[in-house]
Amino acid sequence: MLLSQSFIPILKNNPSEAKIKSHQLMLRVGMIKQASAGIYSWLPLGFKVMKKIEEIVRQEQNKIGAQEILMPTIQSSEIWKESGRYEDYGEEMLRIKDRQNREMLYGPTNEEQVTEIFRSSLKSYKSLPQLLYHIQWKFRDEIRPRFGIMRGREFYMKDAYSFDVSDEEALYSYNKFFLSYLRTFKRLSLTAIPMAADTGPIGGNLSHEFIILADTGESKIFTDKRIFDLNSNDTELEKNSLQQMRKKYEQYYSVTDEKFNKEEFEKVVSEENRLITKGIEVGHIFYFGDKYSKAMGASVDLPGGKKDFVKMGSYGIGVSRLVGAIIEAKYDNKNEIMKWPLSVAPYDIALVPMINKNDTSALDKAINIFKELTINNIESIIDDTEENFSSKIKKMNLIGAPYQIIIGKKSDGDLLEFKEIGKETQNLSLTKIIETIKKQKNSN
Ligand code: 5CA
Repeated sequence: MLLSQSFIPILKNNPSEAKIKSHQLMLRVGMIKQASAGIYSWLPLGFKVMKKIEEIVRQEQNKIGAQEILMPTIQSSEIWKESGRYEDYGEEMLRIKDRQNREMLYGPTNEEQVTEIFRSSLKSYKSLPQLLYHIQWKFRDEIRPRFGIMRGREFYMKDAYSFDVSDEEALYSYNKFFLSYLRTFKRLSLTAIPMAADTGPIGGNLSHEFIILADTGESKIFTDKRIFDLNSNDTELEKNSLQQMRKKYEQYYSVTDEKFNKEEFEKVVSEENRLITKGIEVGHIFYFGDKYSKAMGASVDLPGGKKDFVKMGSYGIGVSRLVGAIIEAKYDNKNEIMKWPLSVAPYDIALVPMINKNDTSALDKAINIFKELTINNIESIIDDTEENFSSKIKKMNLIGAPYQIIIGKKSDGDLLEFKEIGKETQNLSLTKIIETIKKQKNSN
């Protein structure tokens, strides 16, 4: 892709309306464009990143055996009246009337819709467990939409739902999602910590928020630092190992605001391990048993001839919010340098030819490199403008491809001036560069 032909409207300076760095950068490099309060259009650069995040989320859902569906954005009020949440949800729900005067709504979440799908199709314990998910836009008429897409009114969410025959089986499903979340955020190069959390309007009594640390986060957290040293690399999808994995995390005190108890915190966490800070909630999982299945009559036949309501949980990831969360974690706004993790970068590598008016040889060389990279499934962007070197690098540092090749005096013959953002420049052959990037891609 040539920068001159791409729709990447870069602003010279930070937009003054943006208060946090992710919002600043997203507006600055034209990743999004506000349509109205809390509602955004996604422009090519932002959309590319969000789609890559979505794909990683999808792959990790599939790995635990969840099946993808797609439910509508517009729902009927009937099912929400059945669950009792139509009134409870209050002003956050966007209510609409169709031409027949039927009450409809733009879905803020999908517990009701998925329970309705389940109850009309499956009737036997033999079909359980079922793990269903979709990735779909949601609408919540937040009082204070802010920080760009971080707290939007319209936002893109992965929401999954589990259906099980007993509490024990349901907790097994819960633990699968717990693990899948750790794996997902790791692939996004984020350290997301599971924290015991409140259930709010979703309901139930077991819940974890997955939070990444950031000063600009809206969640206050209280945690034992040692939780950051854990990883879940080798966990199998087997009942016991999943249970052990969750216990390993739960041995350390780690809670959000609503669950905080000062006395307990000070009792179980020694002073040097205490961390009180802020974070961004990127995922939230809930176990609520038969709250919806009972209210909406979703039951299955059990082996002995009895019937019982299915036990359910729900599991959300803020896909659009993650774009901002990654920026909050990775953007060095003092030096104005963004380095996207390779797994979600809009471009893998930026090619920066030094172009003189009468000499297109550097650009020609860049185009040849571009072709070779494309054959190797490496996505690159060429700055084909005639701006000076420093402003070219400045722009590329904002766009944030993790690698750069400078095609100027030093990229002579077969050796190219190659740089991974934040590291020393090296002189490498194109073959070696391709090898380096491919190796890095495969490790994800
Ligand atoms: N039904 C449950 C789980 S599927 C649910 O809706 N959970 S939630 O309310 O916690 O939302 C799930 C995730 O969506 C949150 O962890 C957060 O990352 C994201 N999210 C929630 N509200 C917003 C918002 N206004 N803007 C952007 N992302 C949001």
